[in-house]
Amino acid sequence: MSKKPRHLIKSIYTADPRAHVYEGKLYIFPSHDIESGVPQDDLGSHFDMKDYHVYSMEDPDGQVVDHGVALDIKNVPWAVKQMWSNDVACKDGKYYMYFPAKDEKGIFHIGVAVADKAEGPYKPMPEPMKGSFSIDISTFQEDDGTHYAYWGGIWGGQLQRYKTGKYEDNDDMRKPEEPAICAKVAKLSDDMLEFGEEPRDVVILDAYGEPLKTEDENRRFFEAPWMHKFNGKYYFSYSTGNTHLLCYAEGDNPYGPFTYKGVIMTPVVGWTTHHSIVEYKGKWYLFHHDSKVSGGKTWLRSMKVIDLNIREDGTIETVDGNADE
Ligand code: FUB
Repeated sequence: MSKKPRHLIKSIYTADPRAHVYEGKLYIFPSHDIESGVPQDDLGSHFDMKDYHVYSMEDPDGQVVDHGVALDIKNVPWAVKQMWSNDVACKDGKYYMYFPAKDEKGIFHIGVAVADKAEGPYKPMPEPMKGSFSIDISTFQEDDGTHYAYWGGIWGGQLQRYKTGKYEDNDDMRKPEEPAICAKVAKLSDDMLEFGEEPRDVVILDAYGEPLKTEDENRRFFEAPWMHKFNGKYYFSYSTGNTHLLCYAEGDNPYGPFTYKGVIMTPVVGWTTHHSIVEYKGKWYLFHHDSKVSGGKTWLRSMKVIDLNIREDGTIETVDGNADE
């Protein structure tokens, strides 16, 4: 495969690709971007998605199969709008799709839907996960079979509205020199339908062991959390949002703390950057998106894949987000 990124699907717009290997194939769970006419604003209202498709590939360089609509907002009783970045976990032959959406009050929660096959169809639970909030949930399975969820996003993702642990209608206005708001992590419950413990902060430290600060916008967490494991170490990666970078930090266990290590990918065309990192048949891949196909419309993105060079010591070679196909 060439070192240049490849757009995977051009027939519809797809974003936020979360990739996993199930039954020997690569499965991709992206958002499905649409042109709904909602004007662009700072809350991300223009990301007005209504369903999810599932994709699979036997070869990252080969054909991409679109399995069609796996979950539609019209079948989710509590969800009103904005089905943002989802992900799937597999346990005992069942597949669990986790997805954020806004309720009738405009507050994000995370729902679960269950299927017998990775491609769905997924049957949603009638209520969101208890105590769920914010966006961009991703899943990670530890070698012992334990499943973890990572989630959160600031600004339009509402994470800054949970200063006290409960939703507040105003933002947590931290001073620039105060620690940055953190993503969240929790084990999933045995039945995979709820969080199995109180969410914890995913703390990212600098090289001196100090938590990254709010003003450190080139390194602090914004959205799109993802976890991968390499040579026994845990790598938490994420988007820096308004500085448009994908970064990563290394830790000794799934909860962290994690120490900032560097940039995975430089900015792409479009405002958002969002990804997943997966090993398939002995090689590592970075799934991500950009807005090149739509001519730069930030809410109409197209998912891509590129080889990722993870060195023996776990450090990651930075990818040029603007490289052409
Ligand atoms: O797709 C909607 C939002 O855009 C996602 O939740 C963010 O991570 C960003 O990619």
